[in-house]
Amino acid sequence: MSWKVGIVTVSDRCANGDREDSSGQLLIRLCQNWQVTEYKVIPDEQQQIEQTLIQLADQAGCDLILTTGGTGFAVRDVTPEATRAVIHREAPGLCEAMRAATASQTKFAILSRAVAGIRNQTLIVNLPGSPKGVEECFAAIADVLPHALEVLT
Ligand code: MTE
Ligand code: CU1
Repeated sequence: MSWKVGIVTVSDRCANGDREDSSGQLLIRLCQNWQVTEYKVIPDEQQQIEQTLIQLADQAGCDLILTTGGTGFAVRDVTPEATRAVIHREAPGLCEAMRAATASQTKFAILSRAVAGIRNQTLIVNLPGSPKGVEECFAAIADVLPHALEVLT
């Protein structure tokens, strides 16, 4: 099944052009076996994150939305709050697995406040902002994503 995937990079610096979005580009490559139909780069603004997630889920019909960035402890890190505001059901196991599976690779894994959950038939998963975090965390859940999406649709 070719799932429709939306990638959302949440980063002030990427959004205003100060930094290249290597994490978003990496996610696009990691999802190349599916169909990446949406790709957005937006600042760390809760309302804008919520609106983007809703648009990708409800209008664009993404089966899966992966976000990168904004999951840490900085005051402007609000991706988890925005995600929690738009999901209907939480799916904590995915982020528990990301933190557990990658804690041996970096002690900082537990500093990601990432959440995952379901809005209607769309699965939304937060990943950390660094390319290394994206790579490690994606690897921790990649195997179960097809079955998760299958059950959801
Ligand atoms: N998780 C993994 N697997 N690998 C990483 O390199 N970086 C951590 C953490 N999770 C990291 C990780 C760091 S240093 C921070 S500050 C938090 O994710 C939050 O990152 P973010 O604010 O860019 O989302
Ligand atoms: Cu950090």
